[in-house]
Parts: sequence; structure tokens; C-alpha cells
Amino acid sequence: MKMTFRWYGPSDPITLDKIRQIPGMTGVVTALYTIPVGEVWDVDSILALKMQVNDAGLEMEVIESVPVHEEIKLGSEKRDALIDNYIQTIRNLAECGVKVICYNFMPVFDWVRSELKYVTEDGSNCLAYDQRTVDGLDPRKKSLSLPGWDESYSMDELSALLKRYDEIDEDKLFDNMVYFLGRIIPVCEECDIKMAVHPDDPPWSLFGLPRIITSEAQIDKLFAAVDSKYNGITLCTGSLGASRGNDLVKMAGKYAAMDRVHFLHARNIIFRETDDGRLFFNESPHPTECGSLDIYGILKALSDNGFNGYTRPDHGRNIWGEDGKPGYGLYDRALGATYLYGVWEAIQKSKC
Ligand code: CS2
Ligand code: MN
Repeated sequence: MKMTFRWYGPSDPITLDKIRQIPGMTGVVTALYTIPVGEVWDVDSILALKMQVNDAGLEMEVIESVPVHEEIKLGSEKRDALIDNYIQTIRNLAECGVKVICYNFMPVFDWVRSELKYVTEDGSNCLAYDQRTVDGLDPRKKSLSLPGWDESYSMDELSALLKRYDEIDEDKLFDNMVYFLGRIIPVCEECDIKMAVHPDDPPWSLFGLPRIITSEAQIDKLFAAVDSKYNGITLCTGSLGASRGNDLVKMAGKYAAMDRVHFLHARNIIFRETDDGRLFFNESPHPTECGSLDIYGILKALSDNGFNGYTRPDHGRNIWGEDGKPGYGLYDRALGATYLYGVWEAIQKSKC
């Protein structure tokens, strides 16, 4: 496994020097945050970022994310020119030594939580999802913004965009994704760069928008539609795990055996009882016993089936008085990394 850490670029308060001091850390996953969605990432800008990372003693082999323009997800007549740009970005990233591109195909919004600072029993705070709150949110009426989103829109822009999605159901969105992959995957094969789609978070439809990377059946369908190992996934345990129907240990083993897991996001969550039975979960420390997901079982299944790739601790809590970007402070993610590293070492050594 190659342990990595998400770094939000030069403005991230968690500096490369700090990341480097986390035991076992080999590199960062990052992006060119200043280039507008849809434009080509030029080689000079990629190289400048890479040099900065390399100078700090770290690698930059995974990009998270190269965002997919809404016109591509909508399948409009503007998509071909935007896919041409995406292809040029893939070529430029490959030229600079990048091996994996993480991306997602969620319409309009990236991850959604109802609370950014949910206080838990031990006094730490974390991201949480309360279905009762989410059911009361309507992005058409009140502005919503979360730090995970690449794009922010004015209310008018957002309403117009959401209206266009009225025409797009899950099947149409899926077709648009297959069209996109059909064009880019041959280029990925040629320049040896793997695409790793991030699952939808949470893995169900929100605000009436379709979501398609949600379950084993949907991922199977995606792999069958574009049958290349360059068409793979980011196995994000906390995203897929929010749906209790997803058997993550099984999925981890199965997709690793197919060589389709190109990036692992390890995150734990804990489900809680609610009065009316509606879903509530909050993000928990990474170890298995701290949450509802079997992180050990997932790592074991991945290892047993040949995975040895890029991994990062996904969201952490705010602990020890840190007031970090929600999900992306230093301390709890660093603890997560060392936990994952230790479990992985034990799994490898127990095989000897
Ligand atoms: C990430 C996602 O912060 C997170 O939860 O896992 O936002 C992820 O970066 C994107 O969905 C990938 O495109
Ligand atoms: Mn993730």
C-alpha cells in the first residue's frame, strides 16, 4: 500500500512539512484548484505543483480530482469540446508522472452532510448526516454550501442548472458517463493513467438529482459498459458504507481481484438510533471498533486479492482543539494513517 494524504495546495494550512512527518507517508493527493472546471491543466502548472511536492520529499502520483464539467454530465452539445480538454489534461498529467485520477460523476453537488461540527461523546467534532435535516433542505430555495464542493453558484445559476437536470434520470446520466469514459479510457490505456471514480456520497439520490455510483450492482454495470482495467474506482468506505445494503468486505475483495481498485479512501462512520427510524450517522475515528464499518475486514479483503495501491485516510474529526477545514484537519487524519499503516503491516506479516 502507498499511504498518501490529501493536500489542498499551497493555501492548505496543513503544510507539506507537517504531512511528511506522518509515519509511512509517501505522497500527497492534490489538484490544481485555481484552474476553472473544464479548462486544460497545462504542463507548466502541473510541474510547478509537482516540484513543490517533490521538494518536500513527497510524491504526487494521484490527482483528486479532475472535476467533470456539468455539460458532460448533462450530455449537452458542448460536451465534446470539454471532453477534448479533459483528454488533454490526462495527457499532460501522464507526462508529469501522474498514475491515477480520482473524479466523480455526481450532478451539481459533491458530498453532502447536514452538520459540519457534530459534537461527539469525547468532545471532538465531526461531520454528520441527519436525514431529518436533509429532508428539510431545498437548494432551490435557500443557498447551500459545503466545503467539499468544487463549484459554487449564485442562486440563479443554481436554479437554472437544477432545472436542466429535470430531463436527466439515472439511465440518461449513466449513458452520459459511458459516453465520457468511452472517449477518455482509450487515451488512459495509451498513456497508462488509471481513472478511479469516487462513489456518490451519500450513495442515493438527493434533492431530486440522479446518483449512479451507489452500489455493487451499479459498479458492476459501469465496469461491464466500459470494460477496461483503466476504468476503476476509488473505494471510499465511508461513502459506500452509508448505505447498509453495501457489503464492503465483499466489494473490496471482488473489485481488487478484478484490478479495478485504484485508490482507497478509508473512513469510518457510526450509525445511531433515531426516534423516527430515519437515518443518522456521524463520521468516527478510523479504527474498526470505533464505528460501524469493518475497516480491518476491508483491508484484509483488499490485501488477499492483490491490492497494494494508493490509500489515504479520508475525513477525520477535529480533535485536540484543532479547528480545521471540516473533515480535513491534521491530527485525526494522521492518527487514521498510522492505524491503517499498522493494520496493513500486521496483515502482510501474518501471511509469512
Ligand atoms: C472526498 C470527495 O472529501 C471527500 O469526501 O472523498 O469530496 C472526493 O474528493 C470527490 O468526490 C472526488 O471527486
Ligand atoms: Mn472519499
